[in-house]
Amino acid sequence: MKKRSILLIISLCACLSLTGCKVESKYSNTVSIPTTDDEEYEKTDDSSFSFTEVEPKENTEPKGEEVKENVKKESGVKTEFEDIDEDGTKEYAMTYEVNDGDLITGAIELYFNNELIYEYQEELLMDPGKLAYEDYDGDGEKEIFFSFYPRVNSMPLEEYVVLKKTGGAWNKLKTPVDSLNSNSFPIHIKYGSSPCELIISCDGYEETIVYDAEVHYEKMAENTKNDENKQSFNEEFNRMLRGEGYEEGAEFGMVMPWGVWEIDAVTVDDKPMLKARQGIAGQLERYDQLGDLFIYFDFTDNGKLKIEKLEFFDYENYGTNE
Ligand SMILES: [Ca+2]
Ligand SMILES: [Ca+2]
Repeated sequence: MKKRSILLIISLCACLSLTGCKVESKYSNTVSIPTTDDEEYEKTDDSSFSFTEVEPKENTEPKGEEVKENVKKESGVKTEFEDIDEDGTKEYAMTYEVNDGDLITGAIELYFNNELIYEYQEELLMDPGKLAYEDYDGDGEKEIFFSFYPRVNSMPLEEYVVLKKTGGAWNKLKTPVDSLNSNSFPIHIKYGSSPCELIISCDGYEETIVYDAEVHYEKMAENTKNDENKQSFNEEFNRMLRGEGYEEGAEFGMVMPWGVWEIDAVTVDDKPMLKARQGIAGQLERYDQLGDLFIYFDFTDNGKLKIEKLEFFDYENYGTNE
């Protein structure tokens, strides 16, 4: 309950801080394209962070990932959404337990006007999330945003797809993934012009966020100094404060595991966008969480992802440090 309240506050802050800004004119950057040749993005072509154009396909089948054939789908649960295109037919999702004789995994299907347009299987059982129908690439035709929740124990996690109708079929627009194939943006945290100054950035978006983490590390050092089980952490926090290992421009810290934790369909200055949340941490990962990075994005009219804005809310005061 408390966590939900905090998240709500974060969301409200994020909305308020956008009030009145003209996103269209101010943020016109188009994402550059890390290719599969880049070592950092070495992975199969299909999952790479390439933002390549979606090619129209005639009469293609709905495409999911790792959809196994000849497996037994059990315990189907139907979840109805609103009638997003107002044609009189409600949209719905089906979730299943998949029994391949060995183990039980999960499957999810999305039906748009009774037509199966997306299916996905993975190791975890899943629950349906959000559904939105907006023009995310500005071509006058609406795309479908669909999210779902794999059932993990302790971590917030939401998966998503954006489906675009091309050549008579609904195809998935490419969105960035990390080396583990999780939905994740290519975020960097680097040392700025002083030891505790951190520069947060995302490939494909020019503007960066400057976060002064000194208060954070003073607090962390103070909180751990008398705990004998946390002396190694305490040393790391003091090391930061002393500036040991500091090198302007060098990579620092990490993006928290599980990639995108949460994603919402939002409107900024009447423009539909998606807003993804990812966690940012120092060198000690979950023992040194710094805050939430919000990535606002949409697509250009040829299906390439475009980041519109970054926002950072640190866990010390949920305020921006820009
Ligand atoms: Ca409908
Ligand atoms: Ca569109």
